[in-house]
Amino acid sequence: MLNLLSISGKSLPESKFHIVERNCLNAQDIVSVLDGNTLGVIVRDFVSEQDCKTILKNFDQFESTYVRGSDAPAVYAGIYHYGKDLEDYFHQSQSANAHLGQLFENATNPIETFSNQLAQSLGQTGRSYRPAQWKDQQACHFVMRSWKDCGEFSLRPHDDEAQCKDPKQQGFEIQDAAQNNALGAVNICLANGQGGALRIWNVLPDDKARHDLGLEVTGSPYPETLLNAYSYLDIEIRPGDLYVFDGRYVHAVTQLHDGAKQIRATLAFLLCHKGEHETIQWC
Ligand SMILES: O=C(O)CCC(=O)C(=O)O
Repeated sequence: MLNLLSISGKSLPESKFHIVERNCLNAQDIVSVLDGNTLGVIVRDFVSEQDCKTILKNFDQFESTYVRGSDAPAVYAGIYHYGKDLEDYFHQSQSANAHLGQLFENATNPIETFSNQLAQSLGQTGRSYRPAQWKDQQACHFVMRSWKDCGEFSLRPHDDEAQCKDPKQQGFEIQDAAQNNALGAVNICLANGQGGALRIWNVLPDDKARHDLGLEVTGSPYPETLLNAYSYLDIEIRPGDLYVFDGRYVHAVTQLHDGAKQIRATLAFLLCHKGEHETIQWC
């Protein structure tokens, strides 16, 4: 690794480096994130306390969960494209998509609520909204994950762009889409303990930064010594919150102070405009 002094890339003017906070979903806010005009938005109490509990209970009973991750081992339902061969990812996605709906039994499906409103808003601007595809197969619609681990960060500083550049995944349409567009990282929190805030640094690394740091396809982890040069926001995350932010900016989840007892659980997926007439979604 080079002895770098800074992360090459872009930063927002301080006046634009903030997250919009709402009490109900206005899908125009999400479109603004995807258009690159707003860094992010958080909608408080998007999911009711009762629905959070029901979805968590369904997750505990879900048959196809598995453990993934070395620095923050988490229990997962659904499949991430990260680092996967496309044949494997799409094969696993078909089976995940067939079963993930079980997580919302006896609850309102918050992803459906979100997607219906977003599709309507995008429709008004002439865009259709759909899952990303490859060879006529749909990408996994979302993941749900839950973790407890305590480290200095419960999810280390990373960007979500690098994973869209993996040469192994050439031909997957997210690679073109993510080339010049904001990446909407969608998260819905169902449980959180003390801590577990979303931290976003005011730096959007470029390919040179990732190359210099050897993070070309992982985007993780960015060294804190370099991040110290940038301002950051800590956004308190509570059960029921929906938040969408431009995942190209370096971000992390802060320490879970009572991580041995409390879990942090979220639903998550990514969004991106593709060309002039489509917006796609995957995870
Ligand atoms: O859980 C969060 O608040 C952020 C998740 C995240 O950064 C990611 O999945 O890449």
